[in-house]
Parts: sequence; structure tokens; C-alpha cells
Amino acid sequence: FRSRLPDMVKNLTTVHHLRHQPSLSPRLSKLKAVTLGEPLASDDDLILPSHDFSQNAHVPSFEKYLAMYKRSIEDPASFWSDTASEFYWKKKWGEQVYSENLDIRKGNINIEWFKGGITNICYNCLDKNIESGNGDKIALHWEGNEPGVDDSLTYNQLLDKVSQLANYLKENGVRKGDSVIVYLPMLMELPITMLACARIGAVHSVVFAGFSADSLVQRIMDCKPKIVITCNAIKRGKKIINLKDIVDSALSESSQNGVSVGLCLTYANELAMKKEATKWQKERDAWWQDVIPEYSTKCDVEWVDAEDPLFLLYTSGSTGKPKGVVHTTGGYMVYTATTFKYAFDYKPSDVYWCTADCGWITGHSYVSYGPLLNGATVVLYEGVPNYPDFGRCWDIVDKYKVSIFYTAPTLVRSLMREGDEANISILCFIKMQCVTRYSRKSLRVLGSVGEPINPSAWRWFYNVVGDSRCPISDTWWQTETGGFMITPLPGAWPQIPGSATFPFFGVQPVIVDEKGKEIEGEGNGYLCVKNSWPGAFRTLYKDHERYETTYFSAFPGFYFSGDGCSRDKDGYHWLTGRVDDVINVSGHRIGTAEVESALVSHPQCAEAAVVGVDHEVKGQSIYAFVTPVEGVSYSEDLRKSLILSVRTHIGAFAAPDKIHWAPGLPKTRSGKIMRRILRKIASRQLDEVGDTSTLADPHVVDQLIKLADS
Ligand code: 6R9
Repeated sequence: FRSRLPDMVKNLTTVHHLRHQPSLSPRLSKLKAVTLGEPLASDDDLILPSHDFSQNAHVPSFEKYLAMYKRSIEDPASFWSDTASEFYWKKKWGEQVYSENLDIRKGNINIEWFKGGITNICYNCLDKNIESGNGDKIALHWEGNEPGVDDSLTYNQLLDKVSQLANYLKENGVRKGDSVIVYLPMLMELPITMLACARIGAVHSVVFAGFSADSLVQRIMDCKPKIVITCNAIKRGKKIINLKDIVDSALSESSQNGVSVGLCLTYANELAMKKEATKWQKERDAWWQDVIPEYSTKCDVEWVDAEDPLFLLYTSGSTGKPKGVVHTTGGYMVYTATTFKYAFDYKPSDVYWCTADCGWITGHSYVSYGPLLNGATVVLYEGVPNYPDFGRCWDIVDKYKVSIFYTAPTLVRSLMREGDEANISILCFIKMQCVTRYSRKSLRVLGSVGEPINPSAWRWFYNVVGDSRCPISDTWWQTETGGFMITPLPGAWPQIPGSATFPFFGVQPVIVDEKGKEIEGEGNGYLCVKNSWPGAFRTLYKDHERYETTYFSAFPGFYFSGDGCSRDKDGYHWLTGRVDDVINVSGHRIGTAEVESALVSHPQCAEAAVVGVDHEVKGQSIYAFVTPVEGVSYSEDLRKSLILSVRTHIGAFAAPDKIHWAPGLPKTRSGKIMRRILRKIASRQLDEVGDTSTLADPHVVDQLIKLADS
């Protein structure tokens, strides 16, 4: 491989987007290289794909990638139209494969792919795979919270279940274009519900079951669903959470505010809570198990236009109000399926497990749609990774012979920490066996998502979890992008720990400076994308203007991701984290403004400012500066009740780790909070606080430093 590096350089220079990386070989060949199969000794090593792996991979070489990438950029219409032809279309799209305007100076932002094409994503996930002879293949393996509790569905059985629910929805007045709120944990009923909505053209909006009643109200008020689908309770580890109570209070609050939902379909999760113990509103609630089995297992598909909406997913931004990201059917289908196939080098014999919850985009694109479109066998896990102990993940890997394992750096780091403790005592030695006492032989490809993966976690993931045998696809993408944007294609090029490497087919990432000038070749700046791709989101629900201003006006002509990125001499991309007011805690996107507004809604909080600080396991943690109202003094009770306020307004996952009492906040004379200073104080980089002379009251900083550890 190494001897071919100079050719790769030559090839790189021929590709439109990568033309500015002139010197791939000198730097890469200086790095110490190992071949897949050998352990990594240091974080700076380079891993060359092994001959065996490459030979069997969909993209076996860098040259092949370059040829495909070049075509995807130079002739997107033909590249994507060939790719889309692998799916079932009732009617093919029109003459124009896509149309786009990403330049706000030229008018409204507009992206369309395969317009006029008529299809259905549920049909492509289920019926198409069944027709091609895979009806008896396992579609979903479900592993319950308690070891030993499991279930599975073949593609045939899944279609039956989806059709029954789809018929129920139709009979209850849910029509094409109507929205459906889904507030379910990782039960099989969650993908079943998503697919049933898609089957009848309804727009699902899954709300992560860790969100609070207030968050649910906000989403119900925004999208006015015909029905809410939930379950009575969930068990996560030893904890039981009563979801139905949360839904009840959200529904009653929404109806007081003018949006009443007439139907709440509730799955009885009797392992967590008995039906009898569940509060019930007869005229509104229906038990899933009582009504759904009555329906026919045959349900005709509602054929929809490629540009008809498939789902809404709310995500955090820089303001307090979550954004309803809208994905449409055709482009999203083609893009999620294709990225899944290539980035994980998926083969029909693979068993695939993604640890994400379907409440986030990763669960939409890479638990449900992407894998099912490929006819894959997917593992769904209801519980938490450390229950009953830290070996649970590997127990699941061995049990189902998982070959592709896709997770988040935060999980890798938390498991790595357990392993590291091994050296300290005998007890911890047993803990270390959490990884090595399981075989994990079935693993073939590993994946990472949600935040930058630090090289040492990468190395541990590669050396220990994958036994130095499995490449790692560090996939950079976002709720907005629908699918992978920058990702390794295992087998096609050398990997370097911590780099998401190169763009996927059809994606032209650009790095721009503060002024929006494109940095060609090596450099560091804001990560944007120059063109559209089929999986791109099309708008924000009922707020196209916010879509245009948030994503397309900072750097006119480009989609702005909100992330920082550097590109090295060899064209490898290194994501550096968010550059806006979004914090990434354990791979969850949380807007600082949302947490601040939850804090200031507390009657004893006058003002709050929230920043993210580096955290060894979670990536970042939430650090809040809080000024109580006049006359209220700091107390442990107040601290607790402020945290509770965040839990009730957003959800437990957004609770600040630290409340820092602040007699005042550092503000400029025009009243703008200087977050730069707060970040330095929060991370205790006190010598780097910098110039405070522009502050209205520079003494505030000294006071804050004094109170830092009180
Ligand atoms: C898929 C998902 C998106 C934000 C994104 C970035 C961060 C995701 C990453 C990554 C570095 C990766 N992010 N994957 N950063 N390397 N491989 O997580 O979507 O919840 O919308 O978050 O997550 O900061 O902007 P979403």
C-alpha cells in the first residue's frame, strides 16, 4: 500500500474537490504504519487496510474511490440516478434528477432530489426485501433490559406488524401528511411505528423518551399530531420510568393551550409496569395490545412523491426553541442506504448493532432506515450499556454474533475507563475482563458517531474491542445532513486515529475562514458544504426563513454545519467540535440557550449563562453560571431545585454538572455576555481569561474566580 502512495497523490490532484492536497505521501509515509490485523502502538500510527479486507470491500482501493468520487462530483445527476435505480420506484423521477440553490444571494434556498419520482420507503425496507427472497431473514433482534429477555422478527413478521399498525392509524383518521408523535423507548414497536407511518405517508416525529413533559408539549404544540404513540413505562438498568404519566401531563397541558390530541396509543410494557397500575383516560387512550392485533396484516402502500416529507426531528440550535428538521422521502432513502452500505462495507451476512436510540437522527438513519433498506439484520437494545455490568455490550455482541458495531465515543471512553482501572486492584482486574472475557470474534467493522473521537479512545477501541482486526468508521454527520458526510470507507485508504478522513460520494466539504473565504488545502476553520446531496434536510418545519438564516446566511453560497474542522496536508479531515452555542454531552446535542431558559424559568434565578467544559467521558459537560434574584442566597437546596428545573424543562440528560454561583456575569457595555471568559473560568484556565477591560464591570471576573470552587 505504502508503495502506491505516490500514485494516490497524483490521483488526488485530479479530483475536483481534493485538488489542493499536493503532498499526501511525504507526511503519510513518515507516520509509522501498521496493517489492519496488527496492534497500534501509538496514537499517531497509520493503519493500512489489509489485503484481505480491501479485496472483499465494496470500495477496494483509493483509486476506485477517487474514480467514484470524481463522477459523483462532476456528474451528480448520473451518479445518483444510477444509485437510486437500485430502489423500487412506482414511477421514475422527472427529467431533472435534482435542483438546488444554496446561495441566499440568488434567492430562496431550495433543494430537491428525484422530484416527480413516486415511491415509498417502507415498501423499499420491507416488501422489496421480502420479494427478493429475504422474508424469513431476521430483520430485528430485540434484546431487553434484563439479560435473557429477548425477541426477534423476520422481515415477513415485521411487515405484518407494520401493516396492522398502519391499518389502525388509517382507520383512526391518520392521513398522508399528518404528523404523528412517537414517544417510545427502544422496543421493537419504535421502528414498527416509524415504518407504519411511512407506509401511509404520515410524518413521524420521534421524541427521545428521555425528554421531559415540557419538551413534549413544545413539540406537540409545534406539529399538532393526530395521535401520540407511547408505552406505559420503561426500565433502564434498575430504574423504572413512567412514560405514560409524562405523556398525560404533556397532553393535558397542550390541550389547555389549544392543541388537543384525541388519541394516545399505549404499548403495555408489562415488564416495567402492569397495565392495572397505569393511569388511564378511557375516551382518549387505547392499549396497543388490545387494538392492533385486530387489524389485517395487509396494508396497501401510500405512494408518495420523493419530495413528500418523511419525518420531522427536533434538534437543538443556538436559540431556546428546538428546530423541526424536515427530511423528505426519496433522497433520504437513497442516501441513508448508500452511506450505510459503503461506510460499513455492509454484506448480507452481517449482523449489525447501533447503540443509538431511535429518538435521535442516528437511530432514524442507522438503526431503522439505512440498514433495513439494505435488508440487514439489526440488533435493538432496550437498556443501558453498563447493566447489569460493564460487559453487557460484549455479551450482546457474542450472543447475536454482531459483525458491525456502531457506537459513540462517550461509550467507548466509559468502557475504556473501566478497563484502565484494571491495573489498580484484583477487583478491577475482573472488571477488565469485561471486554476480554467475551470472544467478540464476530466483529468485523466498528463505527463511531456523535462527537470527535480522541485518538487514545480510538486506539483502545481498535486494539482492545476490535482485537486490532476491525477498521473504525468515524462518521461525521448531523441531524440536518440525514446521513454520513465525511467518513472512512474501510478498505479504501489508510486510517489515522481521530480523523473522519474523506468526504462521502457527492459531498464537497469546504473549510472557510471568518470572512467566508474558502481555505484551500491545508487549514483550519468553519466546516461548510458547497453543494447539495440527496440526504440533506429541506427546511425547518413551518420556518423556512429560520432554515435560511441559520444555515445559509453565515457564509453565503454554502451550507454551514456549525462545526470547526481542520484539513491536513494529506486531505484528511479532523473535526474540532461545535463553534456555535451548542454543547455536545455524551453525543447529545444541547443548546446552551435551552438550558439557560430552563434555569431562568426558576423563580429564584435572575440570570444564567451556560457553557460546555471538556469532560473525560462525556466529551463535554454542562457548566452553568447562575445569579439568584435579589435577597436569595446560595444554598444546596437552591442548587438542587435549579437542576430539577432543567430536568423538567428539557430532560435529565441536559442537567448541568456544575452550578457556579455568580454575583454578576461578565458583560460588555452593550450587555452581551462574554462567554469566552466564562469558558476559561469554567475550565479553570484562569491565566487565560485575557483582556477584561471591555467589560462593563471587570471586577465581576475576580468575584467569579473567587467563588469558583465554593
Ligand atoms: C449524527 C449526529 C451533530 C453534531 C455535529 C458534530 C458532532 C457528530 C461526529 C461529530 C466529530 C464525528 N458530531 N459526529 N463530531 N466527529 N464523527 O450526531 O447528529 O445529534 O445532529 O449532532 O455532532 O458537532 O455537528 P446530531
